[in-house]
Amino acid sequence: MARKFFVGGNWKCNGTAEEVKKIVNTLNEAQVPSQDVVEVVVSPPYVFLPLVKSTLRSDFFVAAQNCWVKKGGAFTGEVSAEMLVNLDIPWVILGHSERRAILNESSEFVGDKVAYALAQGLKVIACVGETLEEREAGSTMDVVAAQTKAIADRVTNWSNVVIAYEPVWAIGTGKVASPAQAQEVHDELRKWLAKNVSADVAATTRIIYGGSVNGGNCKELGGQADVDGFLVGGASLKPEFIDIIKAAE
Ligand code: G2H
Repeated sequence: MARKFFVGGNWKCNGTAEEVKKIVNTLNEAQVPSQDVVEVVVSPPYVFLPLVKSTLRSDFFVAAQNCWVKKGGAFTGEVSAEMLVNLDIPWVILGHSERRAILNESSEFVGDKVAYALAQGLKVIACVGETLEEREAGSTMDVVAAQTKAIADRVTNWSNVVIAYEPVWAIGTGKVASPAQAQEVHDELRKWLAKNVSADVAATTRIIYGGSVNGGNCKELGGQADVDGFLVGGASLKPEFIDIIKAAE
C-alpha cells in the first residue's frame, strides 16, 4: 500500500486569536494537491483548537500538541485524550523533543501516552530524534530505536501512528538535516520496524521528517524514498507552508 504524503504544521506555543484567524484564512484560500495526494494536519495551541477546527477548510485536519497519559481527573493543567475526542480533534502530537527535554518526558512516559491516546481513538504523530551530542557520539540509531521501542512495546495497531523523525539539532535552528542524513535515518528506522514489529507495519507506517523544514528545502527532502512528509514548526506559521504542502506533488 502506498504511503500518503503527510504534512503537519506544529504551531507550538505561538499566536494570538487574530494571528490564528489570519493563518487559517491563508490556508483556506490556498490551492493545494487533493486529499488523495496529501494529508494536512495543523496543530495550534490547545486554546485555539475549537476556533481552528470550526473555521479550517474541511480537507485539512487538526491536532493537539500533547495530551495526558491516562484518564482525566485531578491533574491540574492537563488535557485528556477523552477531551480531545469529545471535541472531535482527530490527531495529537506526542513525544515532541521540546517536551522530552524541557518537561522531562521519558520514552516510557511517551510510550504510555501514545498507547492511551490510540486506545481512545486518537491518531498520533509520535516524535523521535537524537541530540547533537548523541549524533556526534555515533548513537543516532540507538537513540531513535530506543524511543521507538518504548512505543512498540505498548502498541499493537500501528495504523493510526505517524512517526516524526526530528533530529533535535535541526529543530528551530535553521540547520536542516541533509536529504541524505534524513533518508539514512528513515531507512534505518523502517528496517528497525520490519525487524522488531512487522514487515507490514514497516511498509505502511509513515515516517515524516521535522527540523527546520521550509519552502526551499522541502522538495528535495520530500523526494527521498523513505521521507513520507514533514512536521513543520516555524514555517507552518507562514504562507510558505503552502509551498511545503505542494512538495507532495
Ligand atoms: C521541529 C519542527 C516542528 P521547526 O520541532 O515540530 O520545528 O520546523 O521550527 O524546526
